Amino acid sequence: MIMRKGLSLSVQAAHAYTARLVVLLALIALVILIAPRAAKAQSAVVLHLTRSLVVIDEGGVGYFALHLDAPPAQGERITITPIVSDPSQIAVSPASRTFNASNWSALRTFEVYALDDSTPEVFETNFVRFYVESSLTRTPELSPRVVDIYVNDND
Ligand SMILES: [Ca+2]
Ligand SMILES: [Ca+2]
Repeated sequence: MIMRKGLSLSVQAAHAYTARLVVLLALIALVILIAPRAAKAQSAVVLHLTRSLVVIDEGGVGYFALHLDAPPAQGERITITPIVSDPSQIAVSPASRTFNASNWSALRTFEVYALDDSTPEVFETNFVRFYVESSLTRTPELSPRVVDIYVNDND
């Protein structure tokens, strides 16, 4: 009887131990599953650009297109805003493009206008860089990418 009680106690202890082990393993699995996603959400935004150089005649228009190299986090929107080196010489349209988990790999086009001035310049070099914003409370780092814009003067 005493032995049976002792045996019953140790079986209970084994059950309690197993239960704790299961909880511990579940927690470890959770960390393994969630940690890479959290790390990914903090990673840099990398742009895939169709070209790194656009050559335009002054007064003319050129274009380049881009998409993200990897999907944003679920529910996150990444907005890419082009910033021109000299707004008195070139302009880019539209003002920005927004990507999410379903359209991140679709190419989106930007048009580049070489503003027609009357100053003799022979050959102009400009560039477009990009500003990136996330709809989540984080500041994603943009992998530095630039599109060079060369303009053939018409004066
Ligand atoms: Ca010019
Ligand atoms: Ca000019």
